[in-house]
Amino acid sequence: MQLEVIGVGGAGCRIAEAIRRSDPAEHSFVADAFAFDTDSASRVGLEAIPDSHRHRYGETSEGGLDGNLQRGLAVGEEYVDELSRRLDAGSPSVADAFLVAVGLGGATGGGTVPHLVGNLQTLYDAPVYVLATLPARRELEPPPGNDGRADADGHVRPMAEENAVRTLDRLDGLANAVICFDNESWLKRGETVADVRDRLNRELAARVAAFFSATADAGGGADGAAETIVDASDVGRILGSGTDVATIGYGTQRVETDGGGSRFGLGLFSSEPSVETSEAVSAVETSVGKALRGKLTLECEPANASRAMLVVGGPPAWLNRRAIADGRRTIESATGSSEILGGDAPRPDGEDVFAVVVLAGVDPVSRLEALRSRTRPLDRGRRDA
Ligand SMILES: Nc1nc2c(ncn2[C@@H]2O[C@H](COP(=O)(O)OP(=O)(O)OP(=O)(O)O)[C@@H](O)[C@H]2O)c(=O)[nH]1
Ligand SMILES: [Mg+2]
Repeated sequence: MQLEVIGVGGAGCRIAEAIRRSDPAEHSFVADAFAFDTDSASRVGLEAIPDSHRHRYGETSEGGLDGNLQRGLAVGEEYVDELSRRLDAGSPSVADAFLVAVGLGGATGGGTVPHLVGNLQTLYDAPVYVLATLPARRELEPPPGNDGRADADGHVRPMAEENAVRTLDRLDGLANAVICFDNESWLKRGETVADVRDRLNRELAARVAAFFSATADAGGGADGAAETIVDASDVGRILGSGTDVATIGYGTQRVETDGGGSRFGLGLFSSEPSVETSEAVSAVETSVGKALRGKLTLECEPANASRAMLVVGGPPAWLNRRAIADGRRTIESATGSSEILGGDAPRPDGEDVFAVVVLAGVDPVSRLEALRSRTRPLDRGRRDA
């Protein structure tokens, strides 16, 4: 499947850039990547997204909107048509889906994304998925011992949690699904989002790429093509259309690849290196286990998931069918759901076996419940701002 990836605001633009960089040449799923921000400073470091696909808007707001969501919403409303027109530099009308990246907590992304998602839903038939980060608690206050100031560009964002909840509320009923990445749980002690955002964005992009690149494969089972291919409609079924929350798990296992075989493929002898069945089974089991029980992009109770998708990929000789089927049963019993889709992603040049698990409809999520409980009730769901 082919995605139009659109980043809005500082975080959104950086995440769109990271996804574009992670897009594999051979199974490319990014048709276009765009970066929209009110702040010209966020262009710094954007290299994979061409100039034609970057746009600064909201002329009065040089330097961003500094967390003022009210203004963000007004600017978003005013400029949404302009932004939608900018997408014509790509190929939005043939996209299989839109992936709109945003850092929840700010004003630019949080204010524009609800308007943009609504607009895309009326302009195009393709589903609109939002990829959203949740703010870390430590962003709310200045770091201790710093005269009440935040470090270089690690803004203090006292409104981050409230903004995040309000933007999520506004997306309800507009976005097909919201794939979450929780900054809080991906930060280590003492780290700030500003310090380690490139690492966070790489981690997130790796998961997004592992999942969506499997949907860009050719099927058929022969010559390293996927045997069970996942496509845009499978993704649509799992992510749904009711603004359900989704989370991604990812696990990899380094394996011994026989360089003379599949990697160079010119030898007269086996084009498939021989792999012990037991080793292949164990590599698949291990990566599925890591994906399911390792750190998810948003921690949740797998048992709460309504639907799930498992993709297992790697060098073809390692993709043991029986182990992949077992992996699916593992996901089935962990989620208690029967709506599980699975696919495989042969990577003849790969050096790892990997598994990606997408859990969807995972509400209630304790982290989101906590965010909501800390938000002043009056502001919840208020749509007149
Ligand atoms: N994972 C990740 N999160 C980020 C990054 N940058 C910011 N964030 C998070 O996203 C939230 C919003 O920050 P920005 O995206 O900079 O905000 P904005 O949309 O530009 O809005 P304003 O700057 O307020 O106009 C922050 O509170 C952080 O939690 C990033 O590069 N990666
Ligand atoms: Mg900004």
